[in-house]
Amino acid sequence: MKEPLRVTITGAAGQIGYAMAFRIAAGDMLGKDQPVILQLLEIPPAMDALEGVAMELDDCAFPLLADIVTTDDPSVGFKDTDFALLVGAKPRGPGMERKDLLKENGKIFGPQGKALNDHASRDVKVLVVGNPANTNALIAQANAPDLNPRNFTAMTRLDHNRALGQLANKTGSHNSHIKGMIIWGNHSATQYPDISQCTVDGKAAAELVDDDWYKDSFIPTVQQRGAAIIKARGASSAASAASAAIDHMHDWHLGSNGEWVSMAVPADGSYGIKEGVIYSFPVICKGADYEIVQGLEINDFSRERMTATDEELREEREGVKELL
Ligand code: NAX
Repeated sequence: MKEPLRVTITGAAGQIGYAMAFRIAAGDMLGKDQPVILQLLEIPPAMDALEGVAMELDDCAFPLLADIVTTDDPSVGFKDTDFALLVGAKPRGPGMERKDLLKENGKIFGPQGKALNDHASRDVKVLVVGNPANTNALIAQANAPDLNPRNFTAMTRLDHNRALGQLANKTGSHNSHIKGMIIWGNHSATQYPDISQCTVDGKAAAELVDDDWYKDSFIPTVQQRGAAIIKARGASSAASAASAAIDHMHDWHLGSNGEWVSMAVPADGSYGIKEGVIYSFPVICKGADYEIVQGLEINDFSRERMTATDEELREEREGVKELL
């Protein structure tokens, strides 16, 4: 049997954390032969609820679950951790501006970055889910100078999976037959879901759907899907968000089999996106690492949208510069 790997979930008593913990314990993230220790981090008012989650995890008798740690202390929650899923965040309150939310969450992600720096495994892989995810990831990264900056990422896999679902439904295909989907930029309404490189059953997607559908229906539907879920369910996406986070970490650790997936990662100048933001790119995962797919041709329509979402990220960065 392999040695257990440590997986930290922050906000583990919240709705995404609850949907995520059981699937990770069942082996969906790191493989069916990989034992895990779950390190569940919450804030004091949620500790009773967190104990309930731990009781249910015990009650599942998962063969791969080697241990459970519950804590409200980040130095315990991140101790030696190999994978950190930063889900816990403050929701936007009534009348709260986006920049106030950024600042409030900066107070969470700065100290968590520092705790990761001081206590986590030197190879820890970090995925920020809590919104505004890209800029929260930037804040955590800036507060963890001793860790590899490449290992701080944010989640756009839910947007990627949503885009696959929309295109599959429209073309009467199955999502597994679609290759080359891309989400560029920020996990926000400025994200750019791009099908210009997509194939569906080997045929160019752009030739299977008309341009009006792509621009006036597909793009806004993917961008606004979170709001549509809230309207329909009366609560924000939870199981789908948890599933996307598991996909992200699974592929990063075990590889994406040559397929492109979208991950928000530190910009390195690829496609003209300068360093200093956590930007979603198409990547291929291999050998427990990711590489941004290179050499794609960017048309004018794409360039305009890629720049708009980049500008939003740089504005967000400006708003929290004292935390970086
Ligand atoms: P919930 O409000 O159900 O749960 C959040 C949990 O985090 C709560 O239990 C709270 O006690 C805990 N928490 C707050 N501050 C904490 C801290 N400093 N340390 C540890 N735990 C802390 O929210 P949920 O629906 O689970 O959503 C969590 C976050 O995911 C939100 O920020 C949400 O906006 C974001 N999302 C991000 C998505 C993405 O694609 N990147 C999609 C889904 C989701 O909306």
